[in-house]
Amino acid sequence: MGSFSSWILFVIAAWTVTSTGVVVSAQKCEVEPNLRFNCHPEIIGFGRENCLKRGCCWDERQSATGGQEEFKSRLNTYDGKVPQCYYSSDFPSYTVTKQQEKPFGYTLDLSRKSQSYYPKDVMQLTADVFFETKTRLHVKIYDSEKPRYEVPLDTPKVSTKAKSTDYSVNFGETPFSVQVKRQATDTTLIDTSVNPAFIFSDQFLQISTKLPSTFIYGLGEHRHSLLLDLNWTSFTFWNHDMSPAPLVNLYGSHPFYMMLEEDGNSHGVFLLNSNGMDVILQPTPALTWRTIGGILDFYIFLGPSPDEVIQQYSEVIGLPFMPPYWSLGFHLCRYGYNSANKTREIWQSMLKAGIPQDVQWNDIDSMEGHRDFTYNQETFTELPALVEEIHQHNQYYITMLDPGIPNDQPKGSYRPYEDGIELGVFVKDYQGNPFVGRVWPGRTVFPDYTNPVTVKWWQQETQRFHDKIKFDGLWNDMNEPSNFVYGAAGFGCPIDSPYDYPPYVPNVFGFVLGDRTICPSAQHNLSLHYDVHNIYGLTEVIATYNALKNIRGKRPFVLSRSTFAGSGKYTAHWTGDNLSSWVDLYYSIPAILNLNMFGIPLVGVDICGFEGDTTEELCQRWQQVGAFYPFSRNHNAIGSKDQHPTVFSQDMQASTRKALLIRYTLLPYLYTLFHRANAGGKTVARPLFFEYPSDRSTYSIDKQFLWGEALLITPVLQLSVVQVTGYFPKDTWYDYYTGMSIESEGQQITLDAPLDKINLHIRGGYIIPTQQPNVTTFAARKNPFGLIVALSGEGIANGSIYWDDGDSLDTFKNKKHNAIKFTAAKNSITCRVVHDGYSEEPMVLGSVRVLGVANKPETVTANSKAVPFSYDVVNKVLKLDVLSLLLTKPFMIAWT
Ligand SMILES: *[C@@H]1O[C@H](CO)[C@@H](O)[C@H](O)[C@H]1NC(C)=O
Ligand SMILES: *[C@@H]1O[C@H](CO)[C@@H](O)[C@H](O)[C@H]1NC(C)=O
Ligand SMILES: *[C@@H]1O[C@H](CO)[C@@H](O)[C@H](O)[C@H]1NC(C)=O
Ligand SMILES: *[C@@H]1O[C@H](CO)[C@@H](O)[C@H](O)[C@H]1NC(C)=O
Ligand SMILES: *[C@@H]1O[C@H](CO)[C@@H](O)[C@H](O)[C@H]1NC(C)=O
Ligand SMILES: CC(=O)N[C@H]1CO[C@H](CO)[C@@H](O)[C@@H]1O
Repeated sequence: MGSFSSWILFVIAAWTVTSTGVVVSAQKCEVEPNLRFNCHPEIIGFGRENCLKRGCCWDERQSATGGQEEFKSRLNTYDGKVPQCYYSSDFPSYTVTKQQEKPFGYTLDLSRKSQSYYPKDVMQLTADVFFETKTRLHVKIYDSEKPRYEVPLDTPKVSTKAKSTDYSVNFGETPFSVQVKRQATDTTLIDTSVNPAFIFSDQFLQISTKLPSTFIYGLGEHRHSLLLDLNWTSFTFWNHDMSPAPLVNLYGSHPFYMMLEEDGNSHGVFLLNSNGMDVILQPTPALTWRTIGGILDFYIFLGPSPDEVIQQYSEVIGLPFMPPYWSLGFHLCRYGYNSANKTREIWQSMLKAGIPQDVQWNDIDSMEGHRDFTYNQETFTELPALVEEIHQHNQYYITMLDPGIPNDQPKGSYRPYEDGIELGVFVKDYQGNPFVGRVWPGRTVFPDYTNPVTVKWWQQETQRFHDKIKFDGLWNDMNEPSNFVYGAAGFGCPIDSPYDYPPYVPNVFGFVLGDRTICPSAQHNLSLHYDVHNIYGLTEVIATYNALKNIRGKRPFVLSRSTFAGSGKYTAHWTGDNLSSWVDLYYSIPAILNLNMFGIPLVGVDICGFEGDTTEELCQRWQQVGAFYPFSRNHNAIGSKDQHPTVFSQDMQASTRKALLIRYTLLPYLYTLFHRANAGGKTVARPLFFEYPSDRSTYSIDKQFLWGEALLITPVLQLSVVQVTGYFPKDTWYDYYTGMSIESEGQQITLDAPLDKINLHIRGGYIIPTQQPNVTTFAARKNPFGLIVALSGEGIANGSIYWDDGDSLDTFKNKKHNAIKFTAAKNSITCRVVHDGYSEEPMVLGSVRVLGVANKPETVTANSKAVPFSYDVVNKVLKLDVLSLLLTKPFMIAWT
């Protein structure tokens, strides 16, 4: 521990001298291309003279054009290529002037002597280093003198250091740098000495780190393959209403990455900062954090398994909410039913077709003039009755609340605005007047959910609306917040404001921060919009979640488009307005896997695509994949061809019914996974590398995914194919449909995939709880349970079920649940009741399938009494179909 300066020399020695065309030809500019860090990311003013003025190195040989060719017209910065203007190896920075031991770890005083080239350097910094837990390190760097904006996330407060840690920390003193190592393997996880230019000015904060490998994930929300590209890629964080496209800032911000180290260990890094930000990856491999406000508040999670990294991350940002059971059913929605009658007609057609559905939705076409808290008095007069009818079928209804509140309604006609103005709940412009933009209803103001008064007002309006329409959940769309114009309607954003036009503008779509949103100079109760923009959606869903909880007294369900780190505690997410296309179907998989890493396990993509017209085949395949999205909803845009399942041929309907009935069969397993997410931060949908981190073949797989540890989904993502090739890590796998086993050595396997089939495999060693399905979760929950026992090569397996009434608040905390464990070994299955706190519906075990039973048994007993069974000789499956055991009583099933 403590200072350690010799490794700085090591870094310099590692540089090879290659460059000859460098203008400042001193030693300090001889930096190998991959080790160059961009000293002039701005396009404005880019050139040799300004580069040298910054005290940086200029490489004459490199062209000023280039970068990620296809997006060049959009790029705001010169980050997409080897920098032509880069830092010298002795670029001035901070030095450590004092180091003190503290009960929580260390505190360092840092100071710089000369100014950087950005305005208002913070000359004196404090770095607190908290050894928070064995696997969590927290490094907080802030202005020693003046408080700055900090994200109001409710993170753990730790005042004493952990007894032992999996990491060690070293500091370089002159210049200041940090190095974090994994003790067990001596792997350097963080090394900020790779870029001397650590800058902390008022509106430009930058720090880089060398990465221990090239296997990096996360940094969302972006459209990207699961494994990120280190070839001078920049990821921008500034929530934006934007159809998913590669490398642009989308609806949410999650400044978090996870890495696999060369030996298969993994760690994660989270920068708790909600200001506009760029993160640049380069092939060194190295990563640069560059944010335009706040402080540098880092958390490092040591894992060492990927799922442990996410659990440790979730402990800091908040554990995911426990969804109501019904919300794991199938959801149907579209923008543009255009009437309650049409909504009813389609919902009824699903009932008639016997296709599982739990929730019917409406979009903004149900509103009066797109105004929140209203329903259309001509086209949706029957809505209250329709919602009642939906409830009579034990199904649920969800409608939308956007943030934009119209401010131009005739006096006395729109109470939400009038009450809101009186209470002062809206975001203010730089002059202190309500900020006016333009969204669906026309001219609108925007609630400031950082103001406690706003939260009360929102609850009240939501309650009044619920008095009219008995919705069961709410959808918060447009909450980036989206605005159809640049800044204030008719005005834009003030040109002389340092917040609307900061010295450095991240690589945002539209080139300015106010593009399609509120001006950064607008004022919230907590801080400037400049600081809180990325948490706008988060603050809205907290208000909506609590309103629903108070109104219904049951588990809230909120769906939000905009998210930030910690949103998963309150909301589900869908990935926005994508297209009905095969490529969008593919991108849905890395998207849901990423959101699971961001602590938002209840995530899905609009099944069959939002914009554009789907085809029957695309929609059929998409319904199959979508049956395995944790949040499963078919949603369509106004004007697009119908795409609800019942509009298609009987064959298509049959295959959708089949896929959804499998989902409903597996809901007890899915629900148990959600409980594990809620109680411990485990992921629900996860990439293969989470379970096989030492198998490099899994590192870039994003066309297959797992539910928990045990269910592998291998979908078709292409037109006109009836086979699919997937990777099967070394293990025993069982076909879901037949029970036939595959012993994989870690290989690609080609599977039949006729149009009506999605390939599913169960991993040997696991027991999956199931339930006989029906078309609603209400009906299915009354059916007998089943167990799929997938024996490992050694003939063992285990699993569990978590069960409660599916809708009450805090059932786990209040112990009103059942927790049951199953173990299989030595030709027997035993059930152990860990907790028995829910008895309203008896949990009857009706059937068991044991996969991988080598020989036909002679007798099978349940609690020592013989029971009928059958045995599939071809697939080696033992089937017990007429059991009636109670899962809440210990039992033993044995075969000989
Ligand atoms: C990185 O990008 C450059 C420029 O687009 C290209 O020439 C090079 O092949 C890329 N390298 C890799 C490893 O993809
Ligand atoms: C909806 O259907 C009902 C019953 O058929 C009918 O009375 C009503 O006029 C319809 N509403 C609209 C807006 O078409
Ligand atoms: C924030 O809201 C609280 C409660 O309404 C109020 O007392 C306080 O003055 C507000 N602060 C700012 C900066 O608007
Ligand atoms: C359950 O099974 C898995 C896979 O075989 C194994 O890794 C795990 O250790 C087992 N857990 C228990 C408690 O036996
Ligand atoms: C759902 O339950 C009803 C009533 O028991 C039954 O008639 C129907 O066949 C079931 N549907 C499915 C898909 O199992
Ligand atoms: C609405 C829309 O078309 N959104 C995007 C969906 O994804 C494709 C491919 O990435 C984009 O090109 C579209 O703009």
